[in-house]
Amino acid sequence: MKRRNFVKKAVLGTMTTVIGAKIVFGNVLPEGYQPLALQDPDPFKMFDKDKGMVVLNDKPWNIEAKAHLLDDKITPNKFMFIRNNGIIPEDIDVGKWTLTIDGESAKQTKTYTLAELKSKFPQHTYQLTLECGGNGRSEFDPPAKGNQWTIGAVSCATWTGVRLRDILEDVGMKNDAVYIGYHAADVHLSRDPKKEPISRGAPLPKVMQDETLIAFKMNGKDIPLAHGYPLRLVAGGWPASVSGKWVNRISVRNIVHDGTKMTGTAYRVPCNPVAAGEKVKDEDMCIIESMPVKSLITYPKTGATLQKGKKLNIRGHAWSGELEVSKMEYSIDFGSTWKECPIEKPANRLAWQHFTASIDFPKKGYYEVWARATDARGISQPMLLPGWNPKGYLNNACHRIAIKVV
Ligand SMILES: Nc1nc2c(c(=O)[nH]1)N[C@H]1C(S)=C(S)[C@@H](COP(=O)(O)O)O[C@H]1N2
Ligand SMILES: [Mo]
Repeated sequence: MKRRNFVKKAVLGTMTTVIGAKIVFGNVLPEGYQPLALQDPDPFKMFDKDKGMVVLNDKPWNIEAKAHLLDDKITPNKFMFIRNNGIIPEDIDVGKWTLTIDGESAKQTKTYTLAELKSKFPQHTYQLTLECGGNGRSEFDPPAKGNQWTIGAVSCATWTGVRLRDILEDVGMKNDAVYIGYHAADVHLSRDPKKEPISRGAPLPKVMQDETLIAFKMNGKDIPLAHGYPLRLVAGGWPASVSGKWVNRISVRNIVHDGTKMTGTAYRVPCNPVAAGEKVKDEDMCIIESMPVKSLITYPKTGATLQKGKKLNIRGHAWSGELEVSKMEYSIDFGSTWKECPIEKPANRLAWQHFTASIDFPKKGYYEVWARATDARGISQPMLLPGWNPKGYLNNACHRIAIKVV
C-alpha cells in the first residue's frame, strides 16, 4: 500500500492564516486535501474584513469598501480593499522568504533574507495612499470590463519597511537603468507556473523617492496575507498596481519594464482625450503615473437625515497622487456654487489629507452634498465623469452624498 503523504508545514501555515484558526490535526492532513473552510470560504472571516465590505469577485478575490467605512484617518485592515489579479500565494514560508535584485541594469544579482533586509537598512514608516487605477470604473459608459469598483478601492494605511533606494544602492545600478519591474509569489489564475498574474514597476525617479518602500509591516503589524505578506513594494500616489504584493524579485531594467499588465490597455490610458468607445492605437496609450486629485466624504453615510435648523458636520479625505491637495470645497446646490472648507496638511508626502465642513441648509427637503478637491497645480476634480478610456481608469469625479432635512 502507498504511504499517505501529509500536507507540507508551510502549506499548513498558510491554511491556518487563511482559516484564522489552528487546524488541530493539521499534522495528519492529507496532501492535496482542501479543508471545507477553504472550499466555501467566508471572505470576511478569511481576510478579517468588516461585513459591510463588498465582494466584487471571488476568483480572484476583489473586495471594496464603502465611503462611510473609510472614515478612519488611517485605514485599518478590516476596511482596506483587496485587489488581486491572481491566486494569493498558498505556501509562504517566511523563514525562507528572500528578495532578489537582478536585471540587465543591476551591477550584480543579490539576494536578501527578510532578516537581512530588516537589519541592514534603516527602517521608515509613512502613511501612503493606495488607490486602484480602476477605482470608479463602474460609472463609465460604454461600460469598461473589469472589477466594477465604485468608490471603495482606496486606502491610506501606515507602512513600515526599508527604502527600495537603499537596497538598489547596495546592489549597484548601471548607468543605463531606467525602470524597475517587480515579480511576486502569487499564482496565475490558470495555475500555469510560467505565467505571472501581474508584474509591473516604476521609472527610476519614482523608485528612488524616500517614500518608496519595501515594506514588511502595515499599521504596525505583519502585513495581512491578502495585502502582500511578508514583503511588499509600496509606491504611494501611483496606481496601486505599482505596489507589488508578495514581492520576491525586483529587476533593474534598461527599458520600460515589459512585464504582465504593463502593455496594451492594462493600466494605460489614451495619451490625449478620445471620444467614448473610440479605438486607440497602442502607441497612443500612456502608462498611468501619478493619480489625479480626488476626495471622499466619509461621514455621514449617504441618505442621512438632519433636523431643520441643525448644522451638518461632514468629514472626509482628499488626495492627489504625488501632489498635495491645496483646496477643498463643497456644494449643496448641485455644483452651482461652492464654499471652501478646511483641509489638514498631510501627515507626510503621499498621505491623504482630512477635511471637515459645517453646513447650513436653507429649508426642509432633499439635498446632495458634493465635495471637490483642488491640487497644488490648481487642477480640480471634475463634477461629472472625466475622460473615457478603454479600461475605465482614473474616474476622479466629485463624490456626493444624499441628505434629507426634515
Ligand atoms: N503580486 C501582486 N501584487 C499586486 C496585485 C496582484 O494581483 N498581485 N494587485 C495590484 C493592484 S491592481 C492593486 S490595486 C493593489 C491592491 O492592493 P491591496 O489588495 O493591498 O489593497 O495591489 C497591487 N499589487
Ligand atoms: Mo489595481
